[in-house]
Amino acid sequence: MVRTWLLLAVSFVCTAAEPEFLARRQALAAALPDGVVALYGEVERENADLRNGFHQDSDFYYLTGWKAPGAALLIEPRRQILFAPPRDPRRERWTGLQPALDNPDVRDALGFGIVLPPATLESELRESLKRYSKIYTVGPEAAAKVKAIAPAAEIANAETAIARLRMKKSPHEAELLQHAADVSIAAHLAAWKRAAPGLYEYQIAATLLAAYLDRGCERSAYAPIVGSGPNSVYPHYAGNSRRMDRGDLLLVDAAAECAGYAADVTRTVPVGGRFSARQREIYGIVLGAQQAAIAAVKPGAYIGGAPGAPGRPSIQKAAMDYINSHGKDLHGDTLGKYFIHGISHHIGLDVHDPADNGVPLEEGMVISVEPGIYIPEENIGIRIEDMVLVTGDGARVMTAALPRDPARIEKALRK
Ligand SMILES: [Mn+2]
Repeated sequence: MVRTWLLLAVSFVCTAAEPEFLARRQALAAALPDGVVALYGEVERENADLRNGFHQDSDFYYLTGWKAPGAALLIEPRRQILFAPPRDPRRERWTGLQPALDNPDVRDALGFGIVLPPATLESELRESLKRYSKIYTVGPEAAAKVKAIAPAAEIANAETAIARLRMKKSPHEAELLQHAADVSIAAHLAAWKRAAPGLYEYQIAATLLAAYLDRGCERSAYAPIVGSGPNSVYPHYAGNSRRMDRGDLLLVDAAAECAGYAADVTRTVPVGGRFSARQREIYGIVLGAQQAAIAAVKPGAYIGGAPGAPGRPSIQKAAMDYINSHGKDLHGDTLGKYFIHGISHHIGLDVHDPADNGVPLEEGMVISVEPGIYIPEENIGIRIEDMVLVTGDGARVMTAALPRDPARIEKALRK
């Protein structure tokens, strides 16, 4: 009985390697040495949770490993306290057993010396304010709560400091992201097997979702985008309701979330198994732009141009320059105006992970590289998106096992 409970508790809280949570809090305290950090975890919201289930705030999970609602966190260099509600037998009658903070095994797993009920946050924060006059927190709601407790204290934003930590993935996080990538690749391949004229976009979405859950992943990392023919030109199309015709392009931007970590993958394939000459021409330009962009990924590089230095070499510029120097639209114009979104974002616990884009890329960061060309007039929308790990001297494509070359895609579609 005890043994079973222990396993349950541990499976609840420990998807990252346990010591990492403690190390992250220590790194945050070191980054913000002039104040105390006070953060609030997500609370239960009945309507939202009914649809999607409870989901812990990503910053809070990153620092605590704690997934249950109603918790708070206090960090200063000399002490770290997790505030979490005690077990509630009435609630557990509905939810099953919840991780228990009076269980020292759970407490030790997360590296907390002190765990207290949430009502004591106020007095502990006041205690910290004997040593610090500044309170770091994240978000207007939390800032208001903290202000109510300590009206005289200076309130500062911890968002950037936490984002800088989250940008750089540990080897264990890179493994978790690779697993989410591998599952997403398998899902895309299953979708390709199924794609055919006469099928509906939602049937492709169904195949993708089944592949994630079947492999033990908890959910889609984001709402799947399955856009065929005229729908392929909308980068965030979410209707997934059209019947596909032979000769359509099928743009699939879909990926799994596994053990809390998101993947992000897009491929564009021809319904019926063969690109038209024009589709293949534009596809080749998007692929060339992606290769140019990936070649630009290395430590020290920037995703986008700086506001003060728009011409700064960047991954965005590498892709845009390629697109603008290859191909034409039906009016003889260059194609850059059809590349309407950013080339990259960081990926981690969130599919759009928080980032400080003033900081150049470093080894261990994971970003998307996703050029696209969308020409409504021609019903041509093509995006190719891969997950890329920044290495010591360049980049490793984590989703390289999913074909990108048009001939290989056509071959894979022939069942
Ligand atoms: Mn993306």
